[in-house]
Amino acid sequence: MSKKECIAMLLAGGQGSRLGALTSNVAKPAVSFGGKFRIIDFALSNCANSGVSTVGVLTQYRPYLLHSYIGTGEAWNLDERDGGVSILPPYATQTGGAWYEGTADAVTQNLGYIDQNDPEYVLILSGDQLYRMDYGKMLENHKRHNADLTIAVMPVPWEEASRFGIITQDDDERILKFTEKPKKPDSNLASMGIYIFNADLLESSLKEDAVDQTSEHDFGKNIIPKLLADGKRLYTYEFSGFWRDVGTISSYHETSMDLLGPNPAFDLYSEDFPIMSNASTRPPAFVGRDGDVDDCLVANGVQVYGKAKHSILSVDAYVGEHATVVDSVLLPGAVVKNGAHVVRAILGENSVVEENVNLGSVDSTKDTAVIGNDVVVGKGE
Ligand code: ADQ
Ligand code: ADP
Repeated sequence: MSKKECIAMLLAGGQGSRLGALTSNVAKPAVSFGGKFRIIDFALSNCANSGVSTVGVLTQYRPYLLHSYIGTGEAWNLDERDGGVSILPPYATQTGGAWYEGTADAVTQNLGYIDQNDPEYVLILSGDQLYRMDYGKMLENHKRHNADLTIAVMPVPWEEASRFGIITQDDDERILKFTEKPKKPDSNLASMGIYIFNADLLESSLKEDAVDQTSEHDFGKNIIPKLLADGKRLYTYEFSGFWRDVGTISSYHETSMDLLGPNPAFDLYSEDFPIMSNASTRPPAFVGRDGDVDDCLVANGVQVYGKAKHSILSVDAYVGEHATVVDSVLLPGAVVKNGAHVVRAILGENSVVEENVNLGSVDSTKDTAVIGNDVVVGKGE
């Protein structure tokens, strides 16, 4: 393969256990989002839209759906002969099939892939975040600072700061301090977990980390603090825009609702920076004679015979006669049978709410109701 200026390594191996029933049989990056997308579409589309055409996807936890979904990468225009998307599962490089330990270990085990492409810069991304970013601008920033490592950052609400890597910087955006998930944060400038490394430095620091028995082999916990302690040039790239890690059920629900309304917080319809997906070809959505749809995203293959309001109806979802769906997310193939009522709920892929069942509550102090993938509720009650 020829020399590339910048390639991406997309970390898509997290378990996503806090998404509970939605990740019971798929990896978090493969979870359906926004009617016809999967979470990983956002990072892949960002790569394509930024001209980063060589992307290694590091998978491990329940990777089957993810592998078949990504396929050749054609859906995101990432199917070039010289580059494109490569799926990098752990067993490919391991005798005995060891799991990747931390995020850094996942990249260490694929240094061969990086060497083969021989890039100047390596972009490290998470497969489970929703945002639009032109990585080209981040790379310009990295070069302007003559940095060793650039971390994309955003201010977050103080009460959430302890969930992130927290940064203090000087007036020239140079990082002075980095603390991974501090109990008592002294700044609210958060790492987005998006990094640009000079390739040589990445390789040498990963090799050094690999033999350190005390390391958890994690970028946030080990690699970044070590580089900072070694006096390397670490800079920030401040992002201002919509960015979410849909880590929990309530953030998944809230972020889904952000797609709706007259001025959605995240606009899926922008054409100059399209979010692409590999959704299957299905017939058009159908709204029956008594069907009533208001403020909803309605994907192909959907059928509505009852009412749907302020909701996301994903591919092949079904709302029966006299059924109502409000403030909810129906994942692909979810079925709400005749006379059932679903409020402020997430219905997993191919789940079924039986006739006349009442599910969920308008009371926003209560947890969002979740029905797992393939689960049937109400049968025999
Ligand atoms: P976390 O959100 O805790 O913190 P982490 O669990 O390290 O992120 O996962 C990052 C990405 O790597 C996710 O996409 C995950 O799916 C994937 N992943 C996790 N373990 C993996 C493994 N062993 N193999 C392959 N992929 C794996 C990070 C940073 C913080 C920063 C937040 C921003 O450590 O500093 O603030 O991201 O969300
Ligand atoms: P969550 O915190 O909701 O589980 P993440 O995707 O952030 O979601 O992953 C969390 C943790 O799960 C990470 O620390 C990661 O190392 C770990 N993890 C990733 N893959 C696996 C796996 N195959 N088995 C067990 N744990 C894993």
